[in-house]
This record gives sequence, structure tokens and C-alpha cells, in this order.
Amino acid sequence: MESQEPTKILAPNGREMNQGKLITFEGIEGSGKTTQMDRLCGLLENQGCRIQRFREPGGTALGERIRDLLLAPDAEVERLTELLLFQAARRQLVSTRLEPALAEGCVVLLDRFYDATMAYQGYGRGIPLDLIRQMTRVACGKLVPDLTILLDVDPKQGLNRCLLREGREYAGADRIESSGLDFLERVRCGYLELAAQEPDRFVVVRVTENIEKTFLQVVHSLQVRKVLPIDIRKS
Ligand code: ATM
Repeated sequence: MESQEPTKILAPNGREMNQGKLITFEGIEGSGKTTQMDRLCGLLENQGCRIQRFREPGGTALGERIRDLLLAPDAEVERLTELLLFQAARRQLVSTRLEPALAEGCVVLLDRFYDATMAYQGYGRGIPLDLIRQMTRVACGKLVPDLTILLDVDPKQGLNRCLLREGREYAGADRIESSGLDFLERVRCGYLELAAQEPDRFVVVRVTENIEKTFLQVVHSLQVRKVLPIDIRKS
């Protein structure tokens, strides 16, 4: 008799049970993703979680090269070409980093994922959302985040925070940041619409000037959604 593969129990998102968790962070520029992810990483590591952290575009050698091409201020990138490059970098990350890390049971913290493509290339640049969804299926298969934390900030406030933090001139912004406030408004509204469409997966955290307060909201959302057992006293 032929040997049979053991039956796999699949979670609703198609992933095998007892695997790691995928937590994604989204938001426009200046929403403070990096700071909040640093804090969360520290907290989870203190609690003995095995964490792996990646960013998009990037997270692999190839993805980082694609990132450089995409964000170079002087690059001329047609919008479908841009979409294909983001998805190519994503495919490499999913298959060579995310899937193995999740299979090992790690908590994966990811700075942007496919929602960013819906928000920036879809709502921002006007590429049909269905086309983006189809391409995302090719890049990600059935991989869906366990939780997506959307850090919501007003675009003007966000850009000011970026400029203050980095002491940069606006002219020094990267190619996508330079697309302007109207563009960022559309991206922000797009994110909020995506969050409204999938309230079980998304949590929207309104960013305040107080980093600590914002972090408490992030931790609270993880506790309430029961994505991870988390003890704030160990922060
Ligand atoms: P970060 O600055 O958050 O690393 O993101 C890089 C840029 O890539 C960001 N815009 N700026 N500046 C958002 C943009 N981006 C997209 O336009 N589409 C995508 O799918 C992703 C992952 C990022």
C-alpha cells in the first residue's frame, strides 16, 4: 500500500494549524511603523517569542535590490511596471522567508504587505483592485496575515513627522513620498476602506504624538484579538 501523507488541519486562511503568526504593519509615511515595530519586537522577545522581522519591499537580497530601484528619486517607473516589481519582490520574500519562518512557528512581524499594494498602487495610482488581487494571489498563494495593524495618521501630520525626524528637505524625499499630499490622502482613505472590509483581520490604531500611548493601543489590540498571549508588565 502506498504511504499516505498525514492529514493536515488547515486554518481558515489555508495555513496549517500550529504554525507561527504573521502580523503586518501598515500606514502612510510618518505613521511610526518602525518605532512601534521596534517596541513590539522588544516586548515579544522579552517574553521568549521567536521573532523574525522583515520589510517590504525588501527582506531578501533580491527584494532589497528591487527596493533600491523602486525608491530611487530619479527612477522613471511606469505604474504597471511598479506593480510587477513590488509583487516580484513579495514572491521572493513569501517563498524564501515568510513561509519557512511560519512553518518553524516563528512570530513574523512584517513592515507592509499586500495591503500596501492595494492602498498605494490601487487607491493611490488607480490600478484596478481586481488586477492587484489576482497578482497578489500569484505572489502570496493563500498566505493571509493573522492580524494587520493599520497605524492611521493624517498625511500632513505624517509628512511633517518624517521631515522633522530625518531633518530632511522635502526635495530629498524618495520617489513615492514625492507623489504629493493628494496621493497620500487617497492612500490613507484606501487603507481605511480595506480595514472596514476586513474588520476581523485589521485593527486601526489612531496615531497620537505620544509614542507610548500608541504602543499601548497596539499591545491592547494584540491582547483583544488573542493573536498572541502577551504580558505588558514585561515590556
Ligand atoms: P517604507 O518607507 O515604509 O519602507 O515603504 C517604502 C515605500 O514603498 C512606501 N512609500 N514611500 N515612501 C510605500 C511603497 N510601497 C508601495 O507603493 N507599494 C507596496 O506594495 C509596498 C510594499 C510599498
